[in-house]
Amino acid sequence: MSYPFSAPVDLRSDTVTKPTEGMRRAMAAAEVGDDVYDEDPTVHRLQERVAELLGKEAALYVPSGTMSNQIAVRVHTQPGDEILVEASCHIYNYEAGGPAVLSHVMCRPIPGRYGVLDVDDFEGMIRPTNEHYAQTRLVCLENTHNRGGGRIFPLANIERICAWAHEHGLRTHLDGARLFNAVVATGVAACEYARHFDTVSVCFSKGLGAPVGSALAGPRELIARARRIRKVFGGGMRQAGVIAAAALYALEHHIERLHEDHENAQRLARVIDEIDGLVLDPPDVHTNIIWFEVHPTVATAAEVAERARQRHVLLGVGGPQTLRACTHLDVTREMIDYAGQVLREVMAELAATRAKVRG
Ligand code: TLP
Repeated sequence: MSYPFSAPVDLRSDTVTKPTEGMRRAMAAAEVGDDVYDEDPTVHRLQERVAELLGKEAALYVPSGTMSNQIAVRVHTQPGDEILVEASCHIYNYEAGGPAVLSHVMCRPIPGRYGVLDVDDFEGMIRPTNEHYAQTRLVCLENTHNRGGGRIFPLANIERICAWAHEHGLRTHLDGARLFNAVVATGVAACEYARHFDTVSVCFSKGLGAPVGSALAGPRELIARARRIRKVFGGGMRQAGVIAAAALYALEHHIERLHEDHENAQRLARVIDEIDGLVLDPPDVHTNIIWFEVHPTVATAAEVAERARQRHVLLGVGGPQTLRACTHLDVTREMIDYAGQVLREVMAELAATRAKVRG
């Protein structure tokens, strides 16, 4: 098959998108100032817009989703506290031990069902007030859930968990790196999800297609403290309006289109589901992330990814048998069909090779 596109079909993550022409124009035209002096008008506009979308008093622009989450953990806790997290969540697994390093807190992981928890899962999780124990302080949830396969955290579960947490004097934080994927898929407004949490983090550099940046939203007083912590973490930025302009552009132009990514993910998942030796896990795809397993009698995930790469299709390898494909702004429906065809061919080749080896 001759390769028909000008760039690889990069399905490793939705973080790989390049700014569009319109976004680059918005960046070039951005009015800027020194944001450490709190003088960048574009950053101000972005922060106000995010606060408005999430129904919070204030928001803070930060360099990454990791920093946004870690600032939240720090703002809500004291050293020696414990935070309750879902076992496969980003904060616990993919932020380089941030809670331990930056906030000196312990994480108590609670296994969910593809990342989703309900209030019963928290039973017995608050430690008694006694000098032997860490103080339970914070509950963190993730929506959509990355390792859970882009799963949408049901609003009813969020309501129950956050009401329970607040009744027991705990704070709540939402890692909403892909909150807008949940919003577009369900029709539930961002502020409807956000209102149950004390703080909410959203990312502009995932499905929304901006080159960089995230925001943490919450009550004014907490966000003022978050601003100080951002400085400690080295995240104070100067003429950040150049990148904030991309985020503002993304909020205006790239939310509604997320449904195209979801349709493309469904389309690819249907193909994967039909290929011998590949199994979707989770079996149903809610948004733009597909996790799937390679049957160990056929190949390893790394072998499949390498053969796909040779045909210009890039996949994420998440474990010995585990692959991830994310759809995004830079992947068209034609590219998805091409990727599906490549996966069919690669798996047929690998199965034939194995059969030959076994004789
Ligand atoms: N996730 C990345 C990798 O770090 C795994 C990806 O490719 O999906 N929360 C969630 C739910 C995320 O998926 C990510 C990024 C982050 C936070 C962190 O965002 P950044 O990369 O901006 O620090």
